[in-house]
Amino acid sequence: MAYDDLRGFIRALEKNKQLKRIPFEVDPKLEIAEFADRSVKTGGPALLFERPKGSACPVLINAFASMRRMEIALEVDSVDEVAKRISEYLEMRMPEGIIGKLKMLPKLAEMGAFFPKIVSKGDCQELVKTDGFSLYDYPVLTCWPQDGGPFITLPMVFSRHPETGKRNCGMYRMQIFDERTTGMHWQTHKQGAEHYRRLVAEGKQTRMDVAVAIGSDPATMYSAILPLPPDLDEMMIAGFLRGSPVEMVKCKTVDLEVPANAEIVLEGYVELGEMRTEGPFGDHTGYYSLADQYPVFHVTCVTQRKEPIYATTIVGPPPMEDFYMGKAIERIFLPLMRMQIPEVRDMCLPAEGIFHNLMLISIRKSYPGHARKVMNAIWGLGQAMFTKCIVVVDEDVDVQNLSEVAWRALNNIDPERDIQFTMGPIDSLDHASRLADYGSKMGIDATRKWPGEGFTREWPDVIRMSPEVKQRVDQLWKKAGL
Ligand SMILES: Cc1cc2nc3c(=O)[nH]c(=O)nc-3n(C[C@H](O)[C@H](O)[C@H](O)COP(=O)(O)O)c2cc1C
Ligand SMILES: [Mn+2]
Repeated sequence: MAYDDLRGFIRALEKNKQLKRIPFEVDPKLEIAEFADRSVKTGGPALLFERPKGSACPVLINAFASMRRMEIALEVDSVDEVAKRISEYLEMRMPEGIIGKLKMLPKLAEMGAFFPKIVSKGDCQELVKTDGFSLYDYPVLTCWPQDGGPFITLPMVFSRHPETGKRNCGMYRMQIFDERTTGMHWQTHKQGAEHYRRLVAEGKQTRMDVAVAIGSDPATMYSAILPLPPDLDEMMIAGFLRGSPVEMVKCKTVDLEVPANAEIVLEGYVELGEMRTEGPFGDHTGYYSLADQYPVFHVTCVTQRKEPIYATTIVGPPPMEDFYMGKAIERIFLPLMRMQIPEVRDMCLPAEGIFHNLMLISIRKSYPGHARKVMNAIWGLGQAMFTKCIVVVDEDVDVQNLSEVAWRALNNIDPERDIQFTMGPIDSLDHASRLADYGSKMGIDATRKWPGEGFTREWPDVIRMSPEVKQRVDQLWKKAGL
């Protein structure tokens, strides 16, 4: 059964002993962040601060901050189940004969159930405030000492493509500038930024409608971070993940819809051409991302539940909550990646690599140069284009075992020969690239080298004891009392 809303998720976390309520006053300025950091680093629970200083609104943090909590969020025993469900759809072929076609009907009907549904009323509009509201009424966290201010860190930002009319929902942090203004940190490669650019290019209007929903059922919130193709509606994917359509309600003052079950909704506009200094912000790289120019969001209406819960997260030196969200993406997107690059066996995005700095990937190598073909495919694949360093190994290497990858890869390379550099788009958060958003990437071909690749020396086997000896020593081992 899909969660109705954030509260349903909180109940499930509590039932599974994955949430701790904090009944006393804690300051949203730095203190809550320190609690959250310590909890995630020590395998602690999600936290619900019932009395954040200066606000009547409880704060939920770390709700996704472990694999177990990701499973509870997606209502599975393992996130691989989601990957399996996706594979089933991808493998769906036109069945032979009438019986086969009939058998496919339930699957198709299920698919119809993923599309979002417009409803006329939503809990997110219990209160509608077009006047007399302030963003300072909410317990928005200041996360790290050098942050430019408080930041809304878990928002679902909705906008519409001016040409296609298609909706997008992305998670882009928002720095609070004053009672009714925030930054809009959609990075240049993201869909919000593209909608903005298209509107500017059209030159027909001076403002872009934006609606921001905060706090929803977990699948819907999670859909906002998924690296989906540009025109794929996150709300449809959320419907797939939760197995039930997302109910959307029309905003009160802008031509957009938001999840009806949201806790808080900010409606307003981004003035085209208006830029303001945003940041610095202690970011998921573990460094502060530097202050930079970003668009400004003007809030003209707030709708909310009578007693909303404020959902948030902090990012910083890994592993943080976003690592677990990213780990689930790695698992869920593997079948989609394999659809385009079928030779891929497995991939791993280690915490230290912050999603885009390091991808370890194993392939079934079939022809000379195959590892390089895979690197280039990854650099051309959606948000995987940001991958700064790709290490390609043969299929017998377990990429989930970092020590094994380091051992095998370092043995297998002749650096000058096997490291490939290329240029391309770089994640906006990268502080080392020579230019913002543009720089170099590196691929390491750590596969066994073939004669067809000019390698004519003999290639040794990995050392492994013979199974018979192992079996015999298993017994002798006991006998020796070891
Ligand atoms: C906690 C968190 C915060 C994020 N903050 C930002 C952000 O400020 N700006 C940004 O462009 N992407 C941010 N992202 C990544 C985007 O949400 C992600 O790239 C998403 O796929 C973008 O969706 P889009 O392709 O529809 O634009 C964040 C992700 C997480 C998990
Ligand atoms: Mn999108």
